[in-house]
Amino acid sequence: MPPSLNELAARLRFCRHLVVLTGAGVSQESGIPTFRDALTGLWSQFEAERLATPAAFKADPALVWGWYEWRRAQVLACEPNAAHVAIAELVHRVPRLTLITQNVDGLHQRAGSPEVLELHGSLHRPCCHACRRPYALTGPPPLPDEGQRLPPPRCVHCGGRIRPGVVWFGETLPANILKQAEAAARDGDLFLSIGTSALVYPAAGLPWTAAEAGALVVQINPDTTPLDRLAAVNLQGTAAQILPELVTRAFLKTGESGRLP
Ligand code: BV8
Ligand code: ZN
Repeated sequence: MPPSLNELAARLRFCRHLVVLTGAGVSQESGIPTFRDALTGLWSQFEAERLATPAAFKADPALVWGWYEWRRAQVLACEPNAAHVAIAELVHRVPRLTLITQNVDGLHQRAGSPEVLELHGSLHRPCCHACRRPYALTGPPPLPDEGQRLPPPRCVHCGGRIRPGVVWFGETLPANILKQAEAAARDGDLFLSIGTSALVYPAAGLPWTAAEAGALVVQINPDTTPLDRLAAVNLQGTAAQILPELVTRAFLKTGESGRLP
């Protein structure tokens, strides 16, 4: 019999090291399409896995840069939702929290999470494709609603094309970030996987690492994923519905001081 939400809340309240892994589903209730849904309009004819690649950028830089700038414009027009806020709250409630995200939208930071391991980079940190120097964005992109092809700017240092500051398919993840995420997965005693299809590696391997190290793995997702058979608890629902309830049951309804500030 899997633990009930109350039992889970008790595990959360008394955990030693909480590890949270988020995917695009945690931003869905902010109005940001999930990774698989982020291909509408001009880009609807493409597979995300094919557009988020160095080869796609080489073949048609304006198409790829336009897609990312359209996504960045969307993100800047959205706000963190109750799930991001509940996760930001947790850092004050547990002895140790490691937040790992596959998302590139920066909403965890905007919700107040002080430390975020961004495995796949960020929409907000473009750089030069040639020399990797950072490129200073000057505000929201000039895009009509549906988005369009947009030639990427050029690097002032070497003339190379500016590219999104994300990790594309076929590119390696930032070694230090991945190392910290894997170390946390090995050390945590409670692992929450929230809003991810658990299909993209090496991120998708983290819950398995955690389970092998003895952590209780909990999944929050309205849909089924390959994690269903691994997770000790599968909470079928949305992040913004379940997380605030879980945090409230763990820390706010008890009446005792718990770890409340
Ligand atoms: C690498 C940034 C070395 C860009 C992204 C091992 C085995 C098999 C394949 C590989 C492997 N190792 C490497 C690979 C190849 C590849 C890979 O994994 N391919 C997959 C397709 C099989 N991995 C790589 O290339 C990685 N690099 O390992 O380098 C190497 C290289 C080549 C070969 C070997 C080794 C780099 C991967 C990073 C790619 N970049 N993002 C951008 O954003 O444009 S990936 C991108 O898709 C996301 O960042 C995320 O990681 C991934 C999946 O997206 P999700 O976040 O899960 O979102 P998705 O839409 O899929 O699902 C949303 C979920 O939310 C759903 O389940 C839905 O039900 C749920 N949901 C919806 N609403 C809600 C909700 N949940 C809660 N609440 C809601 N309201
Ligand atoms: Zn350059």
